[in-house]
Amino acid sequence: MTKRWKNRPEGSNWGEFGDDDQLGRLNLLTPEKVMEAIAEVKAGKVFSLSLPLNLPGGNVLNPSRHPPRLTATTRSDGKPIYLHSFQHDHHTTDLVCDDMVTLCLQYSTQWDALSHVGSHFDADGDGRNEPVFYNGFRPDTDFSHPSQTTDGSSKAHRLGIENMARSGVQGRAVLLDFRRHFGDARRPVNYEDLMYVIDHDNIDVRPGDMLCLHTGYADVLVSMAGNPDADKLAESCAVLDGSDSKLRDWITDSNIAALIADNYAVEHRPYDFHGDGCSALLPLHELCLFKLGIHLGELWYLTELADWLHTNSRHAFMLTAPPLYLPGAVGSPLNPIATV
Ligand code: UVW
Repeated sequence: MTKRWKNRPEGSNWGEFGDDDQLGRLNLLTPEKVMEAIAEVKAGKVFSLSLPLNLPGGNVLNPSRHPPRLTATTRSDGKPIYLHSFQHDHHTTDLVCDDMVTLCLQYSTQWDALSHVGSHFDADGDGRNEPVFYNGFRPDTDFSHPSQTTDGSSKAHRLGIENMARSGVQGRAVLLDFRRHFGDARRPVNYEDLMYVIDHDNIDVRPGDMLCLHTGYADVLVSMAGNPDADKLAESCAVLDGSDSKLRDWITDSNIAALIADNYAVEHRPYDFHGDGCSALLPLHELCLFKLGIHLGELWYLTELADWLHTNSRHAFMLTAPPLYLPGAVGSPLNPIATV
């Protein structure tokens, strides 16, 4: 056990799951919580909560993230192993395709690992801020930057997505249907709005639940069929208002295990914001990924599940949502499964 910090950020839970903890609130997904999730399975119906991973389409939502590109693997003689016949090599009937992908891990339906967003904070108490991640993990010891590796690769040696993958990510989840209450126009959702939906729909949010927010954004994206209209999307659907301290306090106090939305970043992401160097552009990313160890799910497809839950007067279900077991990655696509 190694204590990595003298000061922990105000409102953080660093150390509470252990000084070396890399799972954060996923520690709340205990065997009891899995049994609680199984008790929510009453119809045996299954929903995939993933978009096709080639959506949104293009790179207008984020110029650095490009659609996946599939190509064939090649033989040592350079020939693509694609619709490749074994007839010549082996005199057999086999016909083979073998492929690979260049994939931006946070392009489409995704988890953010705890290594995705850190902060500048004086964790060592020397009066100066330094770059640091959840539970005090550091860039210099715990990450490989592409400029430091001979092959230009990057790696999170701590807080990578493999921790999440190994945990299985299964438990009870509840869905809040913002779209049903607030429609498809862009709307920042604050603490009062959240409470309104929880009270009106009689939602039972329990400690250790994974919270899913249906806003309709991914459904609007699907209707754009791979040609996303960035201006329209910027005006579409609910986003959490991370500037609301009461909302942030609720996330802390509710003890949710994970926070998931079908929109782009869970929270409002201002593109024209110039801060004073003392606060975060994305306050909920800071609160969740950096301070509390709450993984964020983004661009999940929740519309069919939301409609079914509404029709059946339900809001809770079993969620099984492991990311790819890709050691060192800071995010991952996934195909989350809701069982109702
Ligand atoms: C950032 O844009 C930093 O992250 P995300 O995709 O998690 O919103």
